[in-house]
Amino acid sequence: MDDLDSLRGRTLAAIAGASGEEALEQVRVAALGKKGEISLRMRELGRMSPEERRSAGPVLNALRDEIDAALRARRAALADAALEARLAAEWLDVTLPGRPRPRGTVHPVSQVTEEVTAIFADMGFAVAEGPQVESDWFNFDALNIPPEHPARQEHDTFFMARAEGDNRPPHVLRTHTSPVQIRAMQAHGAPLRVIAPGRVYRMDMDLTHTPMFHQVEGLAIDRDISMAQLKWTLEEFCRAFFEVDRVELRFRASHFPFTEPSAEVDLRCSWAGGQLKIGEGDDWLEILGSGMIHPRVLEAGGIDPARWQGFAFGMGIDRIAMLKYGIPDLRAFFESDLRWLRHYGFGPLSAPALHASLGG
Ligand code: 2NM
Repeated sequence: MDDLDSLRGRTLAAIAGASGEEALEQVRVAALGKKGEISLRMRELGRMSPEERRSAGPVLNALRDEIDAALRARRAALADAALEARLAAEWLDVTLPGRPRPRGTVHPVSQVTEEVTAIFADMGFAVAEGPQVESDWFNFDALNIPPEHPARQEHDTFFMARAEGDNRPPHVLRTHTSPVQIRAMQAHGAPLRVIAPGRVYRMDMDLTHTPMFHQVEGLAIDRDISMAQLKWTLEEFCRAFFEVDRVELRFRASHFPFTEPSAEVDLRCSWAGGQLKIGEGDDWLEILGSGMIHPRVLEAGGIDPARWQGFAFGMGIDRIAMLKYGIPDLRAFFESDLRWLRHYGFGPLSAPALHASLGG
């Protein structure tokens, strides 16, 4: 029985030394598996004489039970140790305060730009963009703004610095997005329907003006475009944007160098109870400038004014954002105050307003 003692010693040592459940399973198979050392010896019992079997049988049974018990005990110990390790590694203090998600918001200017874009896109207008630093030709000359026009004076427009000895007219920060419209005319010709949203710059800073603000301009050029189509287009826009069934627009004669005739557009509203209601009441909100594109402007865009005509309009995005969302202070738009951004900002999934159903 010496070799049984040695088998017992080896197996128990292997069980004690097994570092994981897999190693332990290998020990079990080597001892108690079908071809394991103990199983083989049990099979040999059949070939023994009854006397031999009577003495060897109980010894072998006892050894098998002892090893089986040792395997179970070791398996339980390994499982306990694994659980302890996991509990230590996955430590979590449930009494800590919850971590807030980072909460970015969509700026009202971005939100309103997307709303305006969606509404005009639904009416067949493409979106055009262009440089914010423009040549004076695109910003002024092409728009029929003469050299002596006040907009060209030093105190209204941001001029870029010129290199020493460079006598060409300086570039400017665009004062409107109209140069984008000129570029669109040159690039695509007529017929054309385009809006141009974006940043513009004027040297102006008080309660209602910031030196950088946002504008959207639009134009439609075709063979027989008229002021009537301009009015319908702007009415549909206002209905969709302000999400009301009825709007009333008032056109007041005005003057812009780039349109003839020109009109400023007011929207009927009520301020009863300090709350803005569009489409009712006896007040008027000035929200747009517009007119029929001046023949010289079409020409600058490479479009023959004898064959084509068009309307154009422009409005301040920041201003209509303030009106629609009840934001009181324009200057706060560009101060990057987190509390303001969280209060007036939009969730990333808030859809642009198109639901006021155009033509519906
Ligand atoms: C306005 C008012 C009236 C305008 C003109 C053009 C262009 F490029 F077609 F000539 N784009 N936008 C326009 C006309 C803009 O803003 C108050």
